[in-house]
Amino acid sequence: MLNKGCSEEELFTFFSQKKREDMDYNYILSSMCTIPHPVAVRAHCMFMETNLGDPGLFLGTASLEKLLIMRLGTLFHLPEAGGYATTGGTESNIQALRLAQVSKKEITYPNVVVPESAHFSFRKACDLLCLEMRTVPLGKDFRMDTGEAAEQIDKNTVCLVGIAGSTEYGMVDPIADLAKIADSHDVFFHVDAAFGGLVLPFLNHSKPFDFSLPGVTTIAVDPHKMGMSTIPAGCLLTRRPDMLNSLNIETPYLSVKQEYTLAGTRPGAPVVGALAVLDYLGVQGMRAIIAGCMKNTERLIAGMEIFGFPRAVTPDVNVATFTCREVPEPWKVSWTRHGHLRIVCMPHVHLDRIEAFLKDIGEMHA
Ligand code: 0PR
Repeated sequence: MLNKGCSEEELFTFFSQKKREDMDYNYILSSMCTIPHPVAVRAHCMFMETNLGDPGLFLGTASLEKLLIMRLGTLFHLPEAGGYATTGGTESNIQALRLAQVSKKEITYPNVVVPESAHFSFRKACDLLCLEMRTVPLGKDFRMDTGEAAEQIDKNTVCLVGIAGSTEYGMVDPIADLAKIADSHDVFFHVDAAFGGLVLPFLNHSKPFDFSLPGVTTIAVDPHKMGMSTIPAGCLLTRRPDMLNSLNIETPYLSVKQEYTLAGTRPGAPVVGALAVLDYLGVQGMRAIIAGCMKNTERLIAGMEIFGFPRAVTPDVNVATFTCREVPEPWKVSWTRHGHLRIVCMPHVHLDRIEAFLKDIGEMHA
């Protein structure tokens, strides 16, 4: 740390330089985050100093968090669902597994059953909670094999996990079948809809993945992905409104005497940002944006196949994957664990970006 400090001018000149080292979103095709919506930015700035970790001091912000949970609960066919705003999918997944574990405290060696496509946050959750992670292989369509899932469940299983919009291939597991399996074995069923939770409700022909299925216990959904909020904004939703109380610990000197969240100090700003986007756009506005992302995904797939780069699978959400070994600079793409090229058609990936990418890759492989 500098002894004397420095001028604001100097400081921000330095920051501007550093910011130029960041990638420009114009070329980012690999991210599940996006440029936040202007109303999210405005709300974020307005609520910058709020701390949901001491909700008694920020009653207005705390009630906006409740409103966000109600909006998402309604979208997932259960307006009275419980839940809270997390820092993202990782925290939501950790907390969901914690809930499942405390619901069956009597089990000495608990395990959870997850698809091979599960995000690596489940690895972290299992490490932290000392849970055995059982991995179920995927079928040819990159979806969890339900027969295998049923086989892996035993008397020590505390949770089955399904993915609604997988990170690498954008696939939705057979959630309805998995919900039935979980129900019949009396285990929790957590749906990781961190990405797909704000895509699937706005598509015309998507299958149910939410609380409309009786077996679904908890859902993770991230406004900082397809919800276009500022970072960090995730949400964990629970079927029973009081379910989170099983995680309560005493907080004697705060404005509230108990808390079930993982983080202590929690930013209100991105939470209000998330609510701002949903309320500003409404269902119609979200539908229009999601329809655009899906159309761009289809255009990308069609364009790539003309060049001889076949899709790995037809995705359920806006994540496209291809057999293709190389892409030109400065495009930033990612590669799946099976070596497929992966592109996420986020809201910032407009049609002109897709066309520019196709032109560049066509020239490179000409
Ligand atoms: N569940 C699913 C299905 C996810 O795709 C992700 C993250 C998570 C949980 C964890 O969410 P948090 O990262 O919010 O805790 N998916 C992206 C990924 O790992 C996150 C990401 C976003 C990575 C932008 C890179 C990036 O540039 O690919």
